[in-house]
Amino acid sequence: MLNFHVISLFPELFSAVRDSGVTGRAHQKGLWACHCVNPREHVQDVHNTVDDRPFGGGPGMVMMYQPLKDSLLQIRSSIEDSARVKVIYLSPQGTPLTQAKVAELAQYQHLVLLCGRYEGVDERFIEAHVDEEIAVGDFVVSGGELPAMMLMDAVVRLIPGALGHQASAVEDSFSDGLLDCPHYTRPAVIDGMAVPAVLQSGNHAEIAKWRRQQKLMRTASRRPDLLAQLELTKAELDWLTEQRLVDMKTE
Ligand code: 9WO
Repeated sequence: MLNFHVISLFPELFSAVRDSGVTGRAHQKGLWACHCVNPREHVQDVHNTVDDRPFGGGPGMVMMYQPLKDSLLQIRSSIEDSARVKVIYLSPQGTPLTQAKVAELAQYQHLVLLCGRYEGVDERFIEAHVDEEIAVGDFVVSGGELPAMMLMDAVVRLIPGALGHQASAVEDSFSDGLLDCPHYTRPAVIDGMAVPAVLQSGNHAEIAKWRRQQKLMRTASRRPDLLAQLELTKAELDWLTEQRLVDMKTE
């Protein structure tokens, strides 16, 4: 069973991932749990403050070291083998989250997710207590909670039994390092637009080939950075080169 320990000033937000959809069902099945700790429960001063003004000046506030450390100590004392815990800080300065990293994190029993607010967290807490700083994209939101829930969702759906059809996790986008192919459902024609004929041919070898080609084409045109990391066959490379020439002529 996978346990998320979330440090957040807004623990109520996590009901979204806990109660709804695939992650909600997996939670009901007991495949994962979410334990929230609010740093506000661990403030020592009378004014109940978790943030303070930044050294060096400038706008905004910084989350203080001590309430975060006491939150983490509470979490560590609740875990039997505290050695097998990874502490993750969600921030735009982190390493980009990839499907490979998601699969790695799905192997853990305990993941601590630190969610910052304001301008961020006192850097000394990150240096002393954070194992990994992770970004879910090159953008800024107002706190680490939504990025944390994205990470949780991505990890939970890889837990065996979380998805209805166990094949779907293996077959979805990125399992082969490529973007996904287009999908269609009934009716076969709508507003004058037909489903590609090959998908109605019943020829499963041809369908598999078409899907592979669609994935390659989409990845080449939308995410050439992903394609560069893959080992393609000579036939696939030749086919792509052809397609790209066709693309250039038609554009
Ligand atoms: C807020 C702010 C206000 C005034 C001037 C400068 C400022 N910087 C920030 C800021 O970056 N706040 C962050 C909010 C601090 C860390 C938690 N927050 C956060 C995490 N925003 N976006 C993320 C995030 C995490 C993972 N992947 C993408 C974005």
